[in-house]
Amino acid sequence: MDTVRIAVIGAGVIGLSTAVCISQLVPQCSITVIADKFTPNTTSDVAAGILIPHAYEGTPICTQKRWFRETFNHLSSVANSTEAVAAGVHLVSGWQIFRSIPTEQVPFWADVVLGFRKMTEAELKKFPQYVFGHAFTTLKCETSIYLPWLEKRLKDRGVLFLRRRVEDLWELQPSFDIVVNCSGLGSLELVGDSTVFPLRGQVLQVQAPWLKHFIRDGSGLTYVYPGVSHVTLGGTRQKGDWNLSPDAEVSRDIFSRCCTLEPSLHRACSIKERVGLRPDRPSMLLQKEVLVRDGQRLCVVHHYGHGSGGVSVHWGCALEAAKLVSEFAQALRTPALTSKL
Ligand SMILES: Cc1cc2nc3c(=O)[nH]c(=O)nc-3n(C[C@H](O)[C@H](O)[C@H](O)COP(=O)(O)OP(=O)(O)OC[C@H]3O[C@@H](n4cnc5c(N)ncnc54)[C@H](O)[C@@H]3O)c2cc1C
Ligand SMILES: *[C@@H]1O[C@H](CO)[C@@H](O)[C@H](O)[C@H]1NC(C)=O
Ligand SMILES: *[C@@H]1O[C@H](CO)[C@@H](O)[C@H](O)[C@H]1NC(C)=O
Ligand SMILES: CC(=O)N[C@H]1CO[C@H](CO)[C@@H](O)[C@@H]1O
Repeated sequence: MDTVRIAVIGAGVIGLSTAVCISQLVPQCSITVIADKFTPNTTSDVAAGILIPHAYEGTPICTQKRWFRETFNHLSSVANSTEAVAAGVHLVSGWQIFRSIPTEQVPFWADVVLGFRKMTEAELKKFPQYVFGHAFTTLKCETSIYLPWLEKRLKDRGVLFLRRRVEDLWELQPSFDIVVNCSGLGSLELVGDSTVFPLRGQVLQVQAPWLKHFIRDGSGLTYVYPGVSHVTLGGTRQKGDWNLSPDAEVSRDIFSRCCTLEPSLHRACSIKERVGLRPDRPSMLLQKEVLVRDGQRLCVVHHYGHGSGGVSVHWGCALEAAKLVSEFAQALRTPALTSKL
């Protein structure tokens, strides 16, 4: 086999970053990204894109920490390069605050972000309802800028893009040798994975250009994340809710919660409502599988279910997914191994 033909299903942050890593890691391959939605219409486009990990059940903490560290280091080097503006990636400092002392006072990712420390009494005075907090510097990735930047990098490398809904992975056989399933919530229908569910998130994007620090309630439910083109105010986590239309009552509630944290937000203007359905799952899926049907084989790498923290770990996960693809590609090139697949 000369050229290994690889299809990546999904053009959110997971699909696009996986395609970039494959193009860097797998020699002599052709890559096609297939999706029914592209930026600006994916869930990834709605993400605030702050790098603060969410824990994944069923994945060892050391693995999650590695994914986060690799993502953090990669985006750090983007943030200090001349590409930073084009990629929409920058450092941001701020506070994560708690109403009661958390059981885990030092989270597992504390030594990955920069300058992690406990907040001082003086800092906490700004938040009368809060008793404890973390101060640190992390990165923010404005996904509505970052996704087009990833797409451009892929197009420059000759990766093809196809707008199409895939109903069944077998549709892609025999056109492709390896299929990478980065379809997020789409996996529910695409591969009949009934453990995937939407975790609805509604946010407001406002103009408040004087804000440069982030503020996040430790529950992750209320947050103020300043970015390049707007400040994102959040949020909600509504399990099993598929409604993509913004709810005015929820927007009022988000605005009032954020104004309590940062009263200057009362002067914010151009308020836009956005909704995204996070592709959640009891545990994230990142593994190989060889499907067999009527004597035919299809090599699949599953890579979905990143829930509330996909942006935070995307690069580390994409590197791992690309390694799995590369193992398949090597086996396909070696006849003795192909028969064992
Ligand atoms: C309000 C909100 C705020 C968030 N904030 C953050 C944050 O600050 N930090 C963070 O780390 N994470 C955040 N997240 C989580 C993050 O957005 C997700 O974890 C991440 O976007 C998941 O990416 P994905 O590529 O798997 O999914 P998606 O972006 O949903 O992409 C899925 C892709 O698959 C395609 N697809 C699906 N089914 C099919 C099919 N059958 N055929 C063809 N194509 C198909 C879709 O068209 C799409 O291109 C937030 C999410 C929301 C909703
Ligand atoms: C995004 O969705 C809008 C509205 O459905 C559509 O008009 C537009 O073409 C879509 N953009 C892309 C890049 O798919
Ligand atoms: C840029 O980021 C990389 C990766 O984190 C780091 O190794 C390098 O020292 C940084 N350079 C500067 C000038 O900060
Ligand atoms: C959880 C899981 O493995 N989901 C599915 C991924 O796709 C394959 C192929 O269609 C299914 O067999 C899996 O059940």
